[in-house]
Amino acid sequence: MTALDEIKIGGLGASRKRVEDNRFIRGKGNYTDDIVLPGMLHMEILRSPLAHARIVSIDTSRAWQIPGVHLVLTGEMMATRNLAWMPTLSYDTQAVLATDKVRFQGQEVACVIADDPYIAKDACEAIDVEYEPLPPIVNPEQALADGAPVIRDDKQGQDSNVIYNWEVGDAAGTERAFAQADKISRLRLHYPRSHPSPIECCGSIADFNRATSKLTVYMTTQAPHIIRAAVALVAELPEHMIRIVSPDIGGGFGNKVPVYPGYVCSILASILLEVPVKWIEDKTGNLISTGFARDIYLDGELALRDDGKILAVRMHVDSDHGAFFSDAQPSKFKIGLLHSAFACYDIPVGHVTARGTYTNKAPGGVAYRCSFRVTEAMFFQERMVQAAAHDLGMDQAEFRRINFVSDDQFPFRTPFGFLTDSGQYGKCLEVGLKAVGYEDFRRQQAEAKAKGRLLGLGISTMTEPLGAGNSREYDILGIKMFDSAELKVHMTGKAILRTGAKTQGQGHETTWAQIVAHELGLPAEDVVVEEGDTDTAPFGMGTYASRSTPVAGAAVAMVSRKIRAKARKLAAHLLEVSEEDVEWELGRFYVRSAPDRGVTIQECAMAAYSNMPDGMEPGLENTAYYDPPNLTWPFAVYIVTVEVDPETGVWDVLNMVAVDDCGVRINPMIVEGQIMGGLTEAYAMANMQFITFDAEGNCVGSNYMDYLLPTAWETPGYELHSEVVTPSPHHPIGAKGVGECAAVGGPAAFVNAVMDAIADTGVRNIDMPLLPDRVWEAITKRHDVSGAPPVRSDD
Ligand code: MCN
Ligand code: CUM
Repeated sequence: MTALDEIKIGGLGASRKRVEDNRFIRGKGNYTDDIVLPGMLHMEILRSPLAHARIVSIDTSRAWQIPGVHLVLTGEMMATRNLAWMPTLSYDTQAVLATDKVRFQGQEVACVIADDPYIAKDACEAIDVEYEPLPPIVNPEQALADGAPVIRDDKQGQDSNVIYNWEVGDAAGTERAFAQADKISRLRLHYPRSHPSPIECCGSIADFNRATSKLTVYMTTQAPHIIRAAVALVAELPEHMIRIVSPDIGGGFGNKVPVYPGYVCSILASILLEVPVKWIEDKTGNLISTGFARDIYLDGELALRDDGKILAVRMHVDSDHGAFFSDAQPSKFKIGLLHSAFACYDIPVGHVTARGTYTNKAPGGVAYRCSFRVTEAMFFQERMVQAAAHDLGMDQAEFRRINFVSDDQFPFRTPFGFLTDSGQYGKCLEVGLKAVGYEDFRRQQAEAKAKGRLLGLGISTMTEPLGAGNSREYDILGIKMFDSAELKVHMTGKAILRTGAKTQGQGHETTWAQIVAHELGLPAEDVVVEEGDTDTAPFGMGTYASRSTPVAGAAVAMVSRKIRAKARKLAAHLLEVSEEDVEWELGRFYVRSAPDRGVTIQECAMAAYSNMPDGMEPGLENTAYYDPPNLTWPFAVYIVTVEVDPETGVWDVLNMVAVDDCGVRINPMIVEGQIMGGLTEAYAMANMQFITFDAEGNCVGSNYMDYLLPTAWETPGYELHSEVVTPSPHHPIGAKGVGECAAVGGPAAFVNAVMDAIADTGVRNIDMPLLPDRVWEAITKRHDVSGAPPVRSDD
């Protein structure tokens, strides 16, 4: 006997087909909306039509009279149970149902529980709300203006619209470095509001059983254990009597991290009515009221030496958080991990200041493929780098090359305090440049220019801090960030693995089994993976910030090793030798001096239940909690070439090359899927997608006619490269996270390419999205086009 072929058993590196697709492509997925419970009622939410208004009165009497209506909830009723407000994940409060004022268009005002969703919806329309309109505030500039109305007058001591002022870095040192600079490059940017817009909207079914006192909630959450804790604390229910189940999720992308009023109302309704209550959000409700991302303004400066060396970086950001500060992020960092900007460049000193403001918009800056605002960080970084190289008259690639942290500098301490773990930045860039044919393209570009055609090439790089914890520095609402895995190997060698993460399409059911296969030699198909049920899964912080592979995935490796350690003892017993004489090869223990004498891992599993040595605890099960020593730091280079039509401002992608180094790839096919999906979202943000607000605070982008999702028709092709692999030195299998990388690093590549194409106009910036009319305006008027696209109320 020899070791198993790892690829054949679906181990590390196998492009195993996704096991979950077996049910998805047959239409047999089990999403929240598929769940039907006996006696279940339906809930609909009445939302505010106005962005800012005092509530004068709410009259629900007509709604109560509609046949089939069981309950009408208002803020006043919630308040009697201390549930009109709830805590957010950033130590703010958020209205569950409005009592005093409405603070954004689409805010939850009341809800109706009825026999079916249509009755409930009709009854919502029969609720008479009298509003007294207040002046709406739709951006930080208005929020900070003298005499601006205080949006959060519900909060004691809140006398302005500023949420926080936060800073990191060395202000004085940065000042000194700027004083010594040969050149200072400045850029002002806006990263517009965007929405994750998963195909499945948010929803929940709360089922409170008075007889057992048990509350079960099926819901669309990326972090079931956090929800369980939140429900225990907010609704004051005993935690062991709460069961949160995340069934199949039709895409999360960050949208399903926060706690939403609909969840809370369905829970209270079920407790009051003692029947299951289902709330399924409609698309407009999802698009106007749930966790928006970004909406942040940058004032950025780089201090430069004439030879191209970056001496210092200074950034000020103004973040528009909407009416409630609902970001889900490590509590130490008010602006998430935005200060991971410039981590891949060797810059001696830097300073970041951040100010958060309230506006009359739904919570913004929340989450969308971002690892806590890294998407903004990398966009700002790579736009600033392009502008700086341009200001110095230096080649884009060369400027990056000379400023990169080099391979022998790791672990590298960034000026903002992070410790990056490993990387080969220069090599990734060279692979990308070669693949895109850099020198050749520059020649073609010059030739095209002579004929009046505008070709452009954009480079973007990204490095992302993925895998929060460690628990010393990272917590959410005081709960330390770590994760978990539990592995139960049955007597026939088949196994069930559960983790504290929750897949929403990333393929954990496939890839976690591959880690077990790698560690134990059990074929991946013999390991079933289950996540999302707090009654059975070990405690974990859930899936976001691409933390699953770095943390839960590491826990899978560690629990497998615990199982292997016990199996080794069983093997020694079966082979009648001492443990020290037993060697391991994939799938099998053998006697060192007699390699032919061995037992398989499956034989050890059987022995754990039928033939264990004296004194050994029976069974082959274990749990591991993994508190990572550091974040993992993947790196990527994205290069795009475009042609811009000067007559129309339309731009087409000619080529896109992606070089991703996410360490060891568990499943190369799944990793490529993650990258392609992320690049497509990046393209959408750069090219077509924006959610903006008119002067009255009306949300423009409440449907898929206004908020565009790229289809196969628009989406460009991508050339993916996987030849650079820098294993994470501290992760048990050397893997780094990858789920967000392409969405994080992609947008700047597209924008940089268009800016490169029109560089001769002297225009320094067009803010996303680069809609044709904006590009055309920049070309013809030769000025920057900044801010969210203008919207008239009658548009
Ligand atoms: N993987 C791998 N090898 C690596 C790294 C990852 O094979 N070196 C695999 C993993 O095993 C996993 C997938 O790639 O199956 C993504 O892993 P990871 O990078 O750890 O990210 P998470 O599983 O934590 O997923 C979260 C991330 C986030 S935060 C957003 S937002 C996003 C994303 O994933 N949302 C998604 N990708 C998504 N993809 C789908 N289909 N749906 C979403 O909602
Ligand atoms: Cu920031 S979106 Mo993802 O982390 O769920």
